[in-house]
Amino acid sequence: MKERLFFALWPDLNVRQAIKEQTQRVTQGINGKIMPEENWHITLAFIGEVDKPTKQCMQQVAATVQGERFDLSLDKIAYWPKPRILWLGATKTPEALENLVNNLTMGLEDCGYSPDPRPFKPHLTLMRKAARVKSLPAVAPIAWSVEDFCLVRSTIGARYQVIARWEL
Ligand code: 2AM
Repeated sequence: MKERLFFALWPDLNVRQAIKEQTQRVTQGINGKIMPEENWHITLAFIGEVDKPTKQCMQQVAATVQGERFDLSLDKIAYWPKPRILWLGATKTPEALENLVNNLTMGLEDCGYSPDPRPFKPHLTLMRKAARVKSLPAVAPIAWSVEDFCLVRSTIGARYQVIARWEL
């Protein structure tokens, strides 16, 4: 049986709460669909549908990947017109995050993964099908001490499920 998977940074309760405190204000007056808070995450690598041996290969890679802990400041709201998403992100991508994504991606290639050719832009999708707005709302920076990363399963009609977690 195949599963639809992705690697992600998963906010802890404190970070989630901090995001929640601002989401209502930030999305006020913008037409679109607010993402349920239990699904908030930052994708590191989107895998898609894979079989069990591939999943196992990827879990082995994740368990051995080199990665350092880092502090991420979620300090900006941005909008991508093509996918029509409003997202929360960081003005500055920590080097350790770039390295983590690069190392993970390189390792996953040995399991048959084809990386997204677009440069990695860390983003936490707050709203989908969002209308374009004239000026984007500001956000008070949210400090996130990232200590681990996760493998997540996506099932149609259900919330995302964290199925494995690795300490940095
Ligand atoms: P998004 O939030 O910018 O849409 C699970 O679908 C996660 O993987 C989402 O965070 C999504 O990013 C991301 N993702 C990246 N590439 C994807 C793709 N080709 N199809 C679906 N989701 C993708």
